[in-house]
Amino acid sequence: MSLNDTPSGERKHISFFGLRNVGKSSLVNAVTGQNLSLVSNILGTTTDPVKKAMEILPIGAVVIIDTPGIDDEGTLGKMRVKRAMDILSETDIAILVVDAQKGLNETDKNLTKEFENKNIPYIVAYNKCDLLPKIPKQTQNEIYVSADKNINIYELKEMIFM
Ligand SMILES: Nc1nc2c(ncn2[C@@H]2O[C@H](COP(=O)(O)OP(=O)(O)O)[C@@H](O)[C@H]2O)c(=O)[nH]1
Ligand SMILES: [Mg+2]
Repeated sequence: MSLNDTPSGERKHISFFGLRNVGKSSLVNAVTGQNLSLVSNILGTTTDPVKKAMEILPIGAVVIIDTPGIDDEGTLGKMRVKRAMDILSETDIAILVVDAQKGLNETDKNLTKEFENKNIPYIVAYNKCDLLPKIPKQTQNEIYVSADKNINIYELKEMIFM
């Protein structure tokens, strides 16, 4: 059996969560090296979770899941948020993507509490760090990355792997 035949249930499910426009889809594309998810500066571009089974060095056989923003609004928006939250039940490792210039807001903090309640290990990825004057060092579960400028993408993957 080749690695690509690994059944979905045996693969680690790595899900990317966060507010709209923080760069979740961009980061998914950077981490996977593929154009899996549509990227734009329009709020609510990702309307449904996007899943892809793949091999990623140095992690191995995984399923990568991109999700809609957890601050989406309106009737459809609320349905998208529910779709995103439903992904929690199949998540082994969560990546909370945050805009590095804005930092964690209340919605992000509530989500980290949700991860903790559900015993889901998580990493906070401060994206768009290319827009900061100086890139802060990574800590045990926080890292500054840039999906656009390919900064600390490999390091993020190493953190997921550990
Ligand atoms: N400067 C900068 N812009 C980024 C970065 N990552 C994403 N963006 C931009 O942020 C906007 C939203 O990106 P997207 O991936 O669609 O965000 P999502 O809504 O969280 O999935 C797009 O205009 C991206 O080009 C980054 O690392 N640096
Ligand atoms: Mg998106």
